[in-house]
Amino acid sequence: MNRLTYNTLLTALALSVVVPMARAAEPANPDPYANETPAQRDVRMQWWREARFGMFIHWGVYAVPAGVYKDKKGGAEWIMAIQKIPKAEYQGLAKQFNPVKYDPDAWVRLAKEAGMKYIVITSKHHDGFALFDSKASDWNVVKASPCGKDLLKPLAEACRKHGIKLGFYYSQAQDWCNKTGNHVDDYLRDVAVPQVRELLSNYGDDTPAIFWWDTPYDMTPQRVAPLLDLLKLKPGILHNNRLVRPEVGGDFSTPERKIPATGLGDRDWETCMTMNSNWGYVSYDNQWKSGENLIRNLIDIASKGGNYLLNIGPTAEGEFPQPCIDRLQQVGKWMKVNGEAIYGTRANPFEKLPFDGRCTRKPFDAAQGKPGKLFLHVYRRPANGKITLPLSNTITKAYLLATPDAALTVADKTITLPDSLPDPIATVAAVEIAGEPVVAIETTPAKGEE
Ligand code: H79
Repeated sequence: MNRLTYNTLLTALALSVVVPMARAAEPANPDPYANETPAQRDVRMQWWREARFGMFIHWGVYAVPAGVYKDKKGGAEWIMAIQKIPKAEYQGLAKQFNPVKYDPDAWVRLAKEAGMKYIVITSKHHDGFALFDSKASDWNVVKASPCGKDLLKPLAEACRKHGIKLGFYYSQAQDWCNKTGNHVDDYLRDVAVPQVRELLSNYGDDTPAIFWWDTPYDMTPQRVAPLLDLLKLKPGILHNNRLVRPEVGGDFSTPERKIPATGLGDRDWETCMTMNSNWGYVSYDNQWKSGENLIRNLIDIASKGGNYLLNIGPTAEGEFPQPCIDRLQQVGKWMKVNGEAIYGTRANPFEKLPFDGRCTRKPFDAAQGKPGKLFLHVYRRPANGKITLPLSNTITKAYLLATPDAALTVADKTITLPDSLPDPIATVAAVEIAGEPVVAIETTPAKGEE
């Protein structure tokens, strides 16, 4: 027996005897990605980092009261808790949850038209009402509402058809109807774990692409272990940081209603935000953010290296409010021209920008022979129309994404913009750079808060 074979044998012995014994003593790590290498992680995160823009959908029985209970205003998806609606009464509202106008194909087309690449929908919010067929609780759309069918299945099909990824939001701990008293462990065993298994098993190989946990109240490492372990049913799935505290686990952080001032360094993140003031549909909430605000939020977030998950609260009948549709279309019009400056981009490399706006970039792509690019999202034209970049690279070419065939004048590091900019919200100048990746001048690694 030569030495190599002998060593191989020893290794095999060690693996067959020592490792299983060690495993038996200590249960396998439930985290499906505990042993993932950074390179494997990059592959898994790639579509999500490329996407940059997604749609959040908050839909459930709370769309019936739509923010009003006994003539009193207050609460959207939280209305049951905020207005202390008795459980039986709240559950009775499901009789009016009849989304006869639900057209998942139209929803997905609107998301796609806006330039969004993925959708995350509330499969079950804190009220415990499941938008899907569930054997674990009758408090679901099939059993408790006149709708009588699983609402996630046709959405999954529409997403598949249009090439949009679908993720499921699931409130794993607060469940105002299924959980009685403080019986967290009973609830997790009897409802949450079986439902998460259903959600991970019944919607096709590609769905869900994301599991979006929410509110890690009462969650301990021991309690979340079976939930984490279930994620192994969907190899490659992404999940957020809200399963258990401290919220540093999962694949990405989730600043809610805010944009971290300087991004979150190397940590992937996604800002979720409402389009008006509430997540769930509220009949009287007219605080719609302007199209300009939404477009600039998307730019701002991309320039800091994050994703934008922008929310819609459909009505109980299953329609998007018209102001949402108008804004999605407006964002889509901008994205059609300027999407290249958002998708797959990296954070702004400059410490200070010499103009009013934001910057994203694409690195030099040696494999494809594509130059490094900076995208200058110009909010306001400088008085003299000139932007001088503090760069060490040579600028080889510059043009507006709106008019790619018209080269801008470049003199050394100075670009001259046209006399008037085509888009008052943000006109994007693409700046191509010679050679190696864009050299960041005096960048400070962003460490931002969460
Ligand atoms: O689904 C959306 C929110 O319902 C959920 N996360 C996003 C995506 C969320 N759950 N809890 N929280 C956010 C934070 C808690 C907020 C509260 Fe309140 C402050 C609960 C009670 C006081 C906001 C204000 C909700 C009710 C009143």
